Amino acid sequence: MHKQLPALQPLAPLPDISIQSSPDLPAYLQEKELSQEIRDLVMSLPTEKGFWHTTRQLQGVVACQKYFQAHDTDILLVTTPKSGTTWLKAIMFALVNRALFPEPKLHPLLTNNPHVLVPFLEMEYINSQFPDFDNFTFPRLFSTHFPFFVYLCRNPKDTFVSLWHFTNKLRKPKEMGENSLEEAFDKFCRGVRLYGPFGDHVLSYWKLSLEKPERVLFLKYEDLKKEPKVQLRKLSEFLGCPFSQKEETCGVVDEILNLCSFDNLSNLEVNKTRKLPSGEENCTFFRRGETGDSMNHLAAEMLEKMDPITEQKLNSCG
Ligand code: PAP
Repeated sequence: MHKQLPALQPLAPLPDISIQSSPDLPAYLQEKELSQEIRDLVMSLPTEKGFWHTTRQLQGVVACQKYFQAHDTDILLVTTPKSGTTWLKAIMFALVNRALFPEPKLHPLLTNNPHVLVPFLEMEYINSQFPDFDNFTFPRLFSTHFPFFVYLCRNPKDTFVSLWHFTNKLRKPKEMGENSLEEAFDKFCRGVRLYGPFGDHVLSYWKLSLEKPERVLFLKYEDLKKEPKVQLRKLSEFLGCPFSQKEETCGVVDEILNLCSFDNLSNLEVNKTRKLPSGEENCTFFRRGETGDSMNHLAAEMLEKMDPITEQKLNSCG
């Protein structure tokens, strides 16, 4: 069935939109080998320095929308960037597959970055219309930063500060210029951000979680920090794999939380020294892992600017 679908046609590089090509950048930020369809689409979209989306990712999104074959049991983790994706990927992988990996010393999370075990769906489609998902266990676990149902959000100030640090680690200042905190903050407040405005991203899932609570679970990074056990139990029930009394007694809840803790994951050799297939160093996904770190970075007037924007956007929905 796959083979009957029309192929995307890779063309020679097109210089006028190859704004992000550099051998030093992670693969997903490179703009080479785009199909004509994506080139046409990109030319029709608004652009701004700082981009809302990279062109190659867009190619992955379009291919994913066309060719992804969902299974009834698939689980999709949706996050806004820098909200704790790496953490929740680890937790969900450990939770859903706990029967498969009973031996703690042989757990795949000890030797693989969580982004490898729970890939971003659209990223898998950047280089191929038919990525190989054959070695996935069921239920298959994918993630996306795209709007669709475990959703994770984080307070916008910490999210912004985390994103700013992350972007600075990835970018090459000589080629791409400085990324000042002030300029980046201004863009974030105006909604110029990877995957679009923060408030719209969060609000769309919040509303959906109220409309379809059985299909969309809305989690918050801050709640996971404050009451990890409560949140993990909630997640296990939502995903249809609640903890048995025996597991509760044996400490499986703590085991998963310890395995996926910031201290454990960030100190693993795989996360200190290795890179993702897409080029980012695994260590870039672990910085401080705290709530409220934005207070150490944002000036009072910045906080005053963001609060009303957030309030105006989110307050009406509780
Ligand atoms: P992504 O959107 O690029 O996948 P994501 O994992 O959502 O990144 O966000 C990274 C943030 O989660 C970092 O926050 P910080 O910059 O404020 O420190 C990172 O430290 C934090 N993080 C990663 N793993 C964990 C974890 N196991 N526990 C708590 N926080 C974590």
